[in-house]
Amino acid sequence: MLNMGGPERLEDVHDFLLRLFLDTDLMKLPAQSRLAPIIARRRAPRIQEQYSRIGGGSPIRKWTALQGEAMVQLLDSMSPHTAPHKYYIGFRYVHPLTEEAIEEMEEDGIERAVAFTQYPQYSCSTTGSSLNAIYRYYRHKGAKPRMKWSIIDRWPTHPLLIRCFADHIQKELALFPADRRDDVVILFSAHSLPMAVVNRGDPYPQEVGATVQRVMEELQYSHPYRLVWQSKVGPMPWLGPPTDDTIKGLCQRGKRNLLLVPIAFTSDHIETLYELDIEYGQVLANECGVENIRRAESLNGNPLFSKALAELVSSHLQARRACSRQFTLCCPLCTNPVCRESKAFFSSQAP
Ligand code: GF9
Ligand code: FES
Repeated sequence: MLNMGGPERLEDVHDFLLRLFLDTDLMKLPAQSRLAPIIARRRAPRIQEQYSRIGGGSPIRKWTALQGEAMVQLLDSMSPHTAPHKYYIGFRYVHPLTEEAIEEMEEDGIERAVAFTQYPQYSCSTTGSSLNAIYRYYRHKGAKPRMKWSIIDRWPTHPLLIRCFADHIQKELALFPADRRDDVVILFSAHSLPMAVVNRGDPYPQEVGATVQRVMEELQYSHPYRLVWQSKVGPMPWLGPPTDDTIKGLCQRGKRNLLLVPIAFTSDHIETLYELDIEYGQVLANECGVENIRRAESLNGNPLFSKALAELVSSHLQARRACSRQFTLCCPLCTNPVCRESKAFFSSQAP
């Protein structure tokens, strides 16, 4: 189960940031190995402060473990001929690291491995980075994997994923005052991307759009909605419209009942608990005179979400494909040689 992971304790924030700024698949910095420690050290205090306001750490490991447990239990009964199933967590920036998970799997004598991204929508900066890390692990070791690998690289429109999002939206809509419910604007908020990433042809914006469209279809387009983008950092241009400007702009135009829906991350993390709930839901909303602002719950411990994960794996195992067709195509303007190599590596792992 691949994801970026988050610092569980305030002491872990620095190393989390260091690994993030060292990630050459996420960003290219001049003299990165010297610059990354400087940036990580400079940013750590502010990020620690944010984590301390959400209970001292990221809950992502707890949610992933709960989802993994439920998923393998379901899988053993759904797909007895591939049982027993076991889940491993592979985080990109905190323990258990992707490399540590692979090591443990090789030691456990696993025969068949599925690299299952926990990001529903594919970006080279998220799923791509995690898959490149697996490829790099074997390249660095100079050895072929002992287990057969395949990947679940994206699942932006899986019917149970869509059902879960729609359920959480309906549950939250019901909590608006009855006389305002019809006036609510649904704001789907996804992590933004630098325009440089969008413009090289990253598939993420389109795939997030696909998720949003299916969710609204499931809701029979009951409310007006927009897809907006959060969490930009630094001076370079990012994909917009930004979530905060959108909230402000809608309030100024008299739309003061808003429902925020985190659509690109399935578990709670700093971007929901701090950015959406505290920065936007409390501080910003007060400033711009919101009437009601709520956030749809993340999929977290929803049993239907674990069912979605189990179904994804079980139909993946049945399909006997190494990866999706879409995964085999590099971004039209990709300049990272590792992408090509890692795509060749996974495509050749015929299950
Ligand atoms: C992302 C999800 C989707 C560092 C800027 C100082 C860069 C970046 C991302 C995308 C996370 C979660 C997307 C950078 C440079 N990216 N974040 N790209 N992150 N931060 O290229 Cl669900
Ligand atoms: Fe997308 Fe390399 S950046 S394939």
